[in-house]
Amino acid sequence: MATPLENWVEESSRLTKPAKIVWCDGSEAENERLTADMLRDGTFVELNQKTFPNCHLHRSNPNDVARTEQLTFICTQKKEDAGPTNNWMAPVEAKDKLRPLFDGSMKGRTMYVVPYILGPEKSPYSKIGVEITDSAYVAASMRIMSRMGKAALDRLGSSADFVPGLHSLGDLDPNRRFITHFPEEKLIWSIGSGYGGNALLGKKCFALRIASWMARDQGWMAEHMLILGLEDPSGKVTYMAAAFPSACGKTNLAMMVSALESQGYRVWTVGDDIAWMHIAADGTLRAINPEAGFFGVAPGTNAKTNPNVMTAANRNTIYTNVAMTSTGEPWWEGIDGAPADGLISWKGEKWKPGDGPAAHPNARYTVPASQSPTLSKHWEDPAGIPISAIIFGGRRARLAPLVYESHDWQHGVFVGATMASETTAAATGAVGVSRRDPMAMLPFCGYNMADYFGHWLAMGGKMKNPPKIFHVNWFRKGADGKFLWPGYGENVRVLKWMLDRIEGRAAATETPIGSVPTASSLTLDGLNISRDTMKELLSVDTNDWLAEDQAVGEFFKKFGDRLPKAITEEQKALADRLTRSTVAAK
Ligand code: O2Y
Ligand code: MN
Repeated sequence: MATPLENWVEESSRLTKPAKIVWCDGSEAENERLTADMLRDGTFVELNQKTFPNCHLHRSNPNDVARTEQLTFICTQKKEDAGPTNNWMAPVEAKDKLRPLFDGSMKGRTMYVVPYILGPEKSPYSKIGVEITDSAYVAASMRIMSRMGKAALDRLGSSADFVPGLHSLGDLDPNRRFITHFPEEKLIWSIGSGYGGNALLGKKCFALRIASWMARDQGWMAEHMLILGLEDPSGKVTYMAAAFPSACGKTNLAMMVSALESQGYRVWTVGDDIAWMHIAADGTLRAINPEAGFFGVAPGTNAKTNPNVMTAANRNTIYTNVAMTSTGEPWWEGIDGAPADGLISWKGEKWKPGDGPAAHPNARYTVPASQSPTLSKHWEDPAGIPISAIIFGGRRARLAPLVYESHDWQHGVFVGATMASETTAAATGAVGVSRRDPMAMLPFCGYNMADYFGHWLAMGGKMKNPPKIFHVNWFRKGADGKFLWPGYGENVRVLKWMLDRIEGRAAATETPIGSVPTASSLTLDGLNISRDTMKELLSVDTNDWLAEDQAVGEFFKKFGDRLPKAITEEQKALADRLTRSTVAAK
């Protein structure tokens, strides 16, 4: 008898009518075949195999260079279940719209059946997905980003417990591009894009949008968070999960070279983008990284911002939309060194100064996590690693201090729910505009965010010793418009303060927004930063925060009655504390 997977593949092939079906086993030999095919048909350009062994360049269609939020839909029976921050379509309407686009979309093409595990192979918290795609580039990328192939099929057996994702390039016309999620039936349909989060369905579509729905139903958390371990001089490692909106340097933070290494503090990487967190039997929160690779932004990456990824991505890496030097090496704006003669742009054209960026601003590397020099030896622990701190952050040029700690879990949930950041290239649309992005999940939550806040609140109540919740802002600027904090490896000083707070060692000043470090509680030795700058970095302007709290109230209105009372109470409590402190200061 056919298995549920075989039935779905059969049904999908009847619809899309491929010339051939290939079941991916994830082997080296298969990868070599896929690579050879892609080099032959131009999907891949070979990079310099001496300096970048087994590295290839893919140039996507110039109209298909980023995930497209405006074409991304949550298709629930009831619109309210998708909530006011998601695009919604009724499931029947979505399928009626997309079915004709899928009809015959793989004619003359190969259909790849890509089974994958999200999470460590042996973890009880891992889940299985199967992506059907007509893109060899997607199949090869999924092999880096997940545990793809035989291991997934073996784990699945004849079970129906997998998330199916049907993907076709279609004709790549943005007018016929849709990324649709059916969380009630745990199904994904995506057509018209071969790029990133639109096409690698294990990433944002499953590991966040579908998984967040599953997590709410099953009592765990699927979060847009990096996971890192901070090792102290005694060798003890404390794990932290951090949520930042897209393009705030998550990968760089997760792979950081610590400025305090000589004092015995170093950072280990567990994951750079997504965390699945469960409450263990002992009441602690434990996290796994569902992914197996990093799909990071190349421009701006260099030996200073992320030396570890520069090392990791010099082999077995797929580059997308970077430029290429005359000697066949990947190149992008912000890499060490000026562009040399003979540079070929991301569009495959000869590039000269004045032509605009040679690499697309959203150009990417897809690199196996196992190649990271900072990879934690516990990154595949089946039980996950224990999380002691949750960090929220965003780009705030003016408002937020370098770091503050929330009063308790409920206040921390409010801090996460009120996150905001200035936009950059990854989310298409205006650049530099501030937008609310609760828990960095706005584009990735598969259900009503009011219910999502409720789920966060409920989870806190189930933990024996919930992680402390912090907020950071690496991006505060002075009156001269320059960043006040050096960032990158120096951020470890802030992580160390958090560790000291967890261990009850560091002092803090109570402010209406939370506990801010005293100047002397941060380890600043070896850092050339003035007292005045530190004062500015740690200051809390009551009037700015009163205006912020009002803007937050406006944002929350869109959730109506569905917003948990505890969140409204936190918003009012903040207003009260701010008003009291204004009065006291007069
Ligand atoms: O533009 C895309 O398709 C990629 S977006 C992305 C990629 C890796 C990790 N995070 C993100 C994001 O937007 O958060
Ligand atoms: Mn992300």
